[in-house]
Amino acid sequence: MASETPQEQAPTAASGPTPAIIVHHLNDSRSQRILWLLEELEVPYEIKFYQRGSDLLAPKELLEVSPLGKAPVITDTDGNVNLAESGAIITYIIKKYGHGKALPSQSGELDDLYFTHYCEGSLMPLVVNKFIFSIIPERAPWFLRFFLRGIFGNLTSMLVDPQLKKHLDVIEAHLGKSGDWFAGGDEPTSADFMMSFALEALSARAPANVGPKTLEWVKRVHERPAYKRGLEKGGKYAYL
Ligand SMILES: N[C@@H](CCC(=O)N[C@@H](CS)C(=O)NCC(=O)O)C(=O)O
Repeated sequence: MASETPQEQAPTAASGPTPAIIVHHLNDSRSQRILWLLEELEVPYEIKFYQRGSDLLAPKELLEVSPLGKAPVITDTDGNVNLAESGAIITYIIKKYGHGKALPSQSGELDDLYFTHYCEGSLMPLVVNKFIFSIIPERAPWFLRFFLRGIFGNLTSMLVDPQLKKHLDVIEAHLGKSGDWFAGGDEPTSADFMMSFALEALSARAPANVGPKTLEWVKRVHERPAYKRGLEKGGKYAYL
C-alpha cells in the first residue's frame, strides 16, 4: 500500500551521499530482495530494522509505515512516499533509480513481466502454505502434535506438494532455456529479484523437487558481490 506521509526518517547502514530511500527490513523476509536490488543498482539507502516476534510475525512498529504491517516497505524521502509490496517496490526503484540497469532486453521483456508477477501471485502462496503447515503442529500443545502432524502432513502431501512440484518443473524448464537469468541476458532483472526469496526458501528448507538449474541459479545469486553486500548490511538471514 502506498501513502504520501513517511512516518519516520530512520538511521542506519549505508555510507556516501544522504540516501533518499529507507528500507524497512524485517529479518528473514522478502525485504532481502530489496537490499539485493539496491546494491545491484548502487543506490544509497538506509535500513530500519524490525525483528519478528516469537510468533514469527512482524512487530507492530511496521504498522506505522504501512497499514498491513508487512515487509518490505520503503520510504522514499524524495517524494514523501511509503510503498509496500515487493513487486511494486522493485518496479518503482528500477524505474526511478535504475538509470537503465536491471532492465531486460526486448526479447526478455515478457519473461520479466511474467515472473515478476508470477512469484507473489502463484508461487509464494504455495511456499507459505508449505511452511505454515509444517510450523502449526510444532507450535501446538504437545498432546496435539502427533495428530496435527498427521493432518497437516496429509494436507501438504495431497494439496501442496504436487502443485509445488509442477511449479518447480516449469521453473527448471524455463531456466534451462533462458540461461543465467529469468529474462535471459547477462544481468538479473526484476524477475530475478522477485524469484530470489521464493527459490532461496525452497532450496534451503524443501529442496526435494528443486531442479539442478534452479539450484545453480540460487548459487549464482548468492555469488553476486551485490547480493553479499546486501546480506552483510541486512544481518542474519535464514534462507542461505
Ligand atoms: N506480497 C507481499 C508479502 C508481504 C509479506 O507477507 N511479508 C512477510 C515477510 S516475508 C511479513 O511481513 N510477515 C510478517 C507478518 O505477516 O507479520 C510482498 O511481496 O511484499
